[in-house]
Amino acid sequence: MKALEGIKILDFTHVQSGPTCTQLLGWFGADVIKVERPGVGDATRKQLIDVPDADSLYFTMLNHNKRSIELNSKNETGKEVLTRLIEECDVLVENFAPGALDRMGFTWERIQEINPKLIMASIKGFGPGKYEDCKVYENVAQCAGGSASTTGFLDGPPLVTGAQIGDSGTGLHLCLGIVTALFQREKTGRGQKVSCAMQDSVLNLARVKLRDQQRLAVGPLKEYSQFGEGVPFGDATPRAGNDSGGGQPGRILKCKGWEQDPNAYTYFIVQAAVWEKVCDVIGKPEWKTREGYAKPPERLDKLNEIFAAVEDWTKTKTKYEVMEICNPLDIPVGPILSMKEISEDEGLFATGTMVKVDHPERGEYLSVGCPIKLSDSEVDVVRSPLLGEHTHEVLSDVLGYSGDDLKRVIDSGAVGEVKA
Ligand code: CAO
Repeated sequence: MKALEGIKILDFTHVQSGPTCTQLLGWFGADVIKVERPGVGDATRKQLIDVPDADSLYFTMLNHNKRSIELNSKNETGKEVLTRLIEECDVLVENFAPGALDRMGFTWERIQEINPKLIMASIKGFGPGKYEDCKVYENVAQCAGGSASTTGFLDGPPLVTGAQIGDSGTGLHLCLGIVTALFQREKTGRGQKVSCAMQDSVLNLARVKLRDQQRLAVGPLKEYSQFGEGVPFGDATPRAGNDSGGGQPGRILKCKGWEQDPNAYTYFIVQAAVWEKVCDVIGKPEWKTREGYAKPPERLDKLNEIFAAVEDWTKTKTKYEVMEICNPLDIPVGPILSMKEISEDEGLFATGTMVKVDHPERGEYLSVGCPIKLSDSEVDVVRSPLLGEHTHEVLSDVLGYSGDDLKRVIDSGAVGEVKA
């Protein structure tokens, strides 16, 4: 049995943020029915194409464990089918531009009339207010959520991060909102509206930077490298380069082979509790007792010198050797892993975090499996559906259309070309 077995999801999502959420629900066992525009489908099916005439990796990697039904929700018969889906499903998930669902005639009030038990979950770029009508993409959210202003180096421009905290990050938040609403429905019998704004989700993930914003009011942020370097602080949380977000000084340092390999680096934290071990490992035992080095606050203005010495040592080792030497000593370090290295990591395949998936159009590809492990609800990663692959199945098995009624729906053109 899967955790969400028996729960039906009307998946009206597209691109990345919404599909991330419904894919997780599918992995937890829900029946996810993805509604797509006839003949077109989710725009990502044809974005960043690598295999001609096949669904892109962008689409396949975000839409596992779903069924696909083609449906024109602006056509009268299409609206009838959508209404039936709303009656049958437990959750409707959508991330259209603001107002799109209303324009189709499916306001929250109308949806509640159709099915008061339905949970309706929406992602928008911004919450209610000045920007509520904006269409928003990943990097806009990273910028508006405070992440970009605090990412990068002090002397450079703001930076966005490769982790999709705006899209996938918001999808994760929405997923939690949905299962929470399902839990509450067990007691109240009522559905509710779950809303996540991408700006809010990014801000939630950048929460420690708002912590620092408030600490600035009472003095400089002593754990930031710029403090030790004597660079004055402005009135906003600055970009901190690769400084660690907590109170322990950390940096990214070169390892053996860095001249050829752009990822021959390690993260290295000079944690106060293991300072003496760090001194021994890097060949600076005298720093253990020397005045100005022995105590953490005294070291803050010497971090460049200290990390230069650590780097002189890390440059003599590979990033994996650094890990092997430091881990048993509890010195926190971490190799900078490339996507190539990750895609060859047997350990990640063993846990199901990395999976190989077979696809009829494109053959085998790699994907990230479910990162959340439930001991009593195993995840089988099932390939993404072809466009409209399950239209007939959903119309007949889920919605109960048959005979002339089914023929009427198919002939109306609302559901694309139907293969029985
Ligand atoms: N049948 C008929 N019409 C359909 C349909 C279907 N099955 N599915 C979608 N449509 C229509 C929508 O109703 C909409 O029509 P109107 O403009 O007349 O209301 C139209 O298709 C386009 O939808 P959209 O505006 O949502 O799509 P877009 O490509 O213009 O914008 C995006 C994309 C992501 C910017 C926008 O959807 C958005 O801001 N979403 C919320 C925030 C979000 O999730 N952003 C992250 C996306 S991942 O990077």
